[in-house]
Amino acid sequence: MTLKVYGIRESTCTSRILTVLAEKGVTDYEFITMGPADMKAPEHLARQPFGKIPAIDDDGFVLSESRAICKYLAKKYANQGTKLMPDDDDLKGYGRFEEACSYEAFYFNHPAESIGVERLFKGYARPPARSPSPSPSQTQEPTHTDKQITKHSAHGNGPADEALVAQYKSQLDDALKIYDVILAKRAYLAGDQVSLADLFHLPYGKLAKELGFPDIFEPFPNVKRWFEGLEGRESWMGVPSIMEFFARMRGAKEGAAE
Ligand SMILES: N[C@@H](CCC(=O)N[C@@H](CS)C(=O)NCC(=O)O)C(=O)O
Repeated sequence: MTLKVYGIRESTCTSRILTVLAEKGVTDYEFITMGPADMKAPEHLARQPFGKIPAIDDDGFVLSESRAICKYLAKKYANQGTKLMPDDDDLKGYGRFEEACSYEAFYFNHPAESIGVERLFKGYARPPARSPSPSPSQTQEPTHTDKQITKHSAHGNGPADEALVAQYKSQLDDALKIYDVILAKRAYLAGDQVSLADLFHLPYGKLAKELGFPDIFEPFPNVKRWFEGLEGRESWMGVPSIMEFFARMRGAKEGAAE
């Protein structure tokens, strides 16, 4: 059975997976575009319990979390395309790789993603996941699941808090200062070859640039060289920008209001 990818092509987390599939030269997959209500539907909650995208179904094996999916795909297609993870018997390489993945997850992602939340996601209110007029079998009160899912969503929480944006930008600068030292010693975060750990930075690094910080990497020459190299990869250049998605959504909303 074909690999199924559930997501939105332009979405930051889905774009991680599309980049990896392109690096691996995998084209034989089915892409299922998810709408807001699809993400909260029971069949998707069985794939992604937090009601988010992306998720995959690989011949009945269901997996969520973009970074976990990328690691799964890098291993599944280990023998083709770009090598994106160390070999199983390369213990030190594996340690270095996981270290670099942790840099992204624990020092880079939070401030970078939070700039996206403040300046982009918060301003976009999703339509409700359930019908506003519930059927007799539904109660007026949102279900426990609805409440939990809403709590985990960044959407529709109002305009950007610029004081928070400044705080996240400063946190990101602090992380990039250290990245610059690491990247003075090696071409990529986990060594002299590109790996998933590097590619994971693309969606939110690019978004921070697009959301008012085009020169974010300028003060850090090694980071600048590294990120420009990543942005220039064919795999990434084939992924549509999330800004296009939000422009389309805004256009649709304005059209509907006319
Ligand atoms: N840690 C998750 C994050 C997933 C996530 O936040 N997905 C966003 C799109 S990038 C989403 O589904 N947002 C919809 C919502 O929160 O309602 C991953 O990497 O897959």
